[in-house]
This record gives sequence, structure tokens and C-alpha cells, in this order.
Amino acid sequence: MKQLFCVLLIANVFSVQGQKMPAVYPIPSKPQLAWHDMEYYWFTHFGPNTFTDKEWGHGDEPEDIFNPTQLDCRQWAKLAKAAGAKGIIITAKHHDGFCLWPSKYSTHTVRESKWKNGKGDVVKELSLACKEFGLKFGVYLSPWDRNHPKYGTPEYNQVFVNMMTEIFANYGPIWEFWWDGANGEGPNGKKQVYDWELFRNTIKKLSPNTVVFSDVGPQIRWVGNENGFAGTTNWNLLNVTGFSAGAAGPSTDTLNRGNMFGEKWIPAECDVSIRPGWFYHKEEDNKVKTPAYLFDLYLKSVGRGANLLLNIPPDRTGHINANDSAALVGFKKLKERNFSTNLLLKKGAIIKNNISGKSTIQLTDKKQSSFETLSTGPTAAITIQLGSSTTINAIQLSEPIEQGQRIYNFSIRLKDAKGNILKEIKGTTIGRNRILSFPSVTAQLIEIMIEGSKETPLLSELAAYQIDENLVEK
Ligand code: FUL
Repeated sequence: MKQLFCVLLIANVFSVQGQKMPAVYPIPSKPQLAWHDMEYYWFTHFGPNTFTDKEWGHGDEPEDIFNPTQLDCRQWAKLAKAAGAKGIIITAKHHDGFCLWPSKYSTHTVRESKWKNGKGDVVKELSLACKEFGLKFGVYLSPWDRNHPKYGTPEYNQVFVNMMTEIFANYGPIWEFWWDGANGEGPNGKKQVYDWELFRNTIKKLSPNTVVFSDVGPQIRWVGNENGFAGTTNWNLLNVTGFSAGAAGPSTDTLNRGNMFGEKWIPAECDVSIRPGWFYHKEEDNKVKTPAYLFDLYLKSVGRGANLLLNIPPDRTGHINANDSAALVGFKKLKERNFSTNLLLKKGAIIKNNISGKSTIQLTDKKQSSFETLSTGPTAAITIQLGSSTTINAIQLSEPIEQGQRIYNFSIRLKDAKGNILKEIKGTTIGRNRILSFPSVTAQLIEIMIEGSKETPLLSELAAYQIDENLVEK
């Protein structure tokens, strides 16, 4: 009751296509809404570790170690575009402290290396390549720095702020900024007490539209694992009071599922590498994830309302390896082929909202912002007459999240022409996107029941597919 009262108290009135609907708070900001639309993009781990075969450099590697023989950021961007990714986030500084740009605030950078006689700048090259290929550009900056002499002292927080300031001044616009929560010891054996508030305020001031990732946001949260899986229940909401990135955060379970009544809109991002490691290691050339595995990751991340941040590490020449390229293009083809035909749009199919008793085309118009208002309870809110027997093994649903995330229990029944139930599927949250896949069923009728919703349930998109049977989620 108390919760309901709060919801009503802070409710705002929205008008979408003539419908007035109070939003259920919290709701996403504009940059967050745009972030949800990104769905799938790349991470790129590159730096001294690429040349030493380490995952965590010690910070004492000689700068000359970094020497890509034919760095080609255009190759990365061209491939990302061809593979359907919408942006690239680069490790401008990993835990070893090496800066891939010539920072004024460090003496451990590309400038001190032999690469391009110290005149190279990877961050610049990639930011330009992303612009050229129409990709968003993002930056990972590790606060943990195993090289910087000031790390472990209060002055280091300002060093980190200065580095961020350089990045925004020289390589913007930055669409996403990534703060790793790792907090180990520096060269003087001390750990840093990070001034997260100062870091947050710095970005807010320099670039208010940049979305910032850390374990606990402020805009995007970690999903609680590095396997690329969001929870089957996934709230875009999180309680963050008293928490910070790193050890003092919520449990990994909470990060995986969010909080049903969380105080802030902080959606989950699934970071995962295409290889076992984050950095390139030659011995992993035959351990690249297959297109089918990547498709499964897509179902478990984007298909659960999160975004997929897939790491593609370039090799020592500065290129993406041919095995990774082949897997990425294969993955794109699988996505395109399997999601090309929404069976609810086939001739003779009719989708009915049972409140009005009328048929609707809003759910298949591919517009996230147009929606249907649904009924709750054990009877069907939506009925779909397929017109003829149709084989289906995946159903996709979306809520108009700009109105707040509402639904927490729903079920789907697939029936034959006589009304016999062939299959019943149960789900919890929907959010930006929910894809449920199951062994094929040949049905004539689909019913969708909304059994639990914080407020009036709204649905914006609905689709049914027949995907390759081997791609059905295990
Ligand atoms: C972790 C780091 O320690 C890994 O090296 C990697 O960068 C991953 C994305 O985040 O916290």
C-alpha cells in the first residue's frame, strides 16, 4: 500500500498516441533510453598485456613493449559495423596504468614507447575510425593504476580527474564511460581510496549526456558476472544508497536481477569476451566463441532486457584476428536470418487486445514508444489468431520503458485450433526486451496473460519467430 501510494504520489502524466498514462518511477533519462537502443556493441582490450600475454600487467613493463606493427583501428571499426555492433569501448588505461593516449599526467604512455616514434595515439585513431563508420565511441579508464607514483595517495584522485578531463577534451563525444571497480595495490604497496563522488561530478560537468558504467552506475550497472548472462528476472532498477563500485557494492545476485523497487533506473550491461581472456593471446586463437554460442549469449543478455558488451581483443599487429572476424560475421548472419520474419505479421494473423476486443497493429509496428494498455489477471490480455497452423519456438515482448518497468509475472499459452493447450510458458520481468525460446510448437492461437504488474501493464512490441532448433536456449 505504502509503495502504491509513493508510486501515485510521484506519478507524472504522459500522453502517448492519445493515451494518458501515469509513469511508474523511476524512469530512464534520455541518454539511458538511447543507451537501451544500442543493444550490442564491442569492448576492446588492448595495451602492454597484448604483448606480454598477461591479463593484469604489473605496471613496470617497459613502454617499448607496446609496439603494434600495423595498427589499424579502421579495420576494427569496419568490422564492427559489418558485424552489426553499434559502438566500441576501448581500454584507454587498464590496471597496469599504461595510457593509450599521450597523457600529460603520466610518464607511462604511448609517447614513451617506440611505437610511431612516440607520436602515436590509439585513442585518437579509434575515435576517428568510429566517427568514419558511424559507431558510438566509449572509453574504459581503470582507476586502479599499478604504475602511477601518486596511486595510493589522496592526490591520485585528481590525477584520475585530469586524465578524464583530457579524454573528454580531445576525443569526445564520449557516449559511454567505463569505470572498473578493481582496487588493488599500487607501486608503493598502497590501495587507493577512490573519490567516486568527485569522479561522478567531473563527468556530469564535462559531459552530462555520457552514460557512465560502474558496478553501481550512476547510469549503467555491472550484471554481476563476466559470462554475459543477465537474470531471467531483470529489473532496470537498483538500490545504491550506501554502495560504491568494487567491494562495497550490492551482491552479484542483486546486480544480476536488479531490485524490483529499486530507487534508481540503472540497467544492466553484460560484459563478456569472445575469447577466454580479455586480452589477445595467440594460444587462444582456437578458443574463439562460435556464432551459435554468441547467439545464445545474445538471448541471455539482450533477450533479457540488458545490453551486450562483447570484447574483441586485437592482436600484436593491431588487427582483429581472422577467427574472431569469422565468428562475428557468422553471429550477425544468425541474428538476421532467425529474426527476419515476425510470424505475427503473416497474412491472416490477428492480434487482439481483450480490453477493447479490437485488433491492433501497434504491437508489431517496431516503435518502442507506441503501446497497448493491457488487463491483468488469469484471463488473456492479448489473443493472437495465427490464421493457420504455425510453427513457433521464440516469442519476443517489450514494455515501453519510458513509462517505467511494470510487469513482474506473465504467461503465454500456445493452443491448437480446438483450444487445447499445447504449451504454457511462464515469465517474470519483460523490460526493454524479453525473448523466450522453447522447443518448436505448431499452434493456431497464442494467449498472453499478465498476472502481475506494479501498475496498469503496457506492452509496446510483440513478435514470434521460428529460429533454428539448435539455437533454442538450453
Ligand atoms: C575486470 C578487469 O579486472 C578485467 O581485466 C577486465 O578489464 C574486465 C572487463 O573488468 O574488472
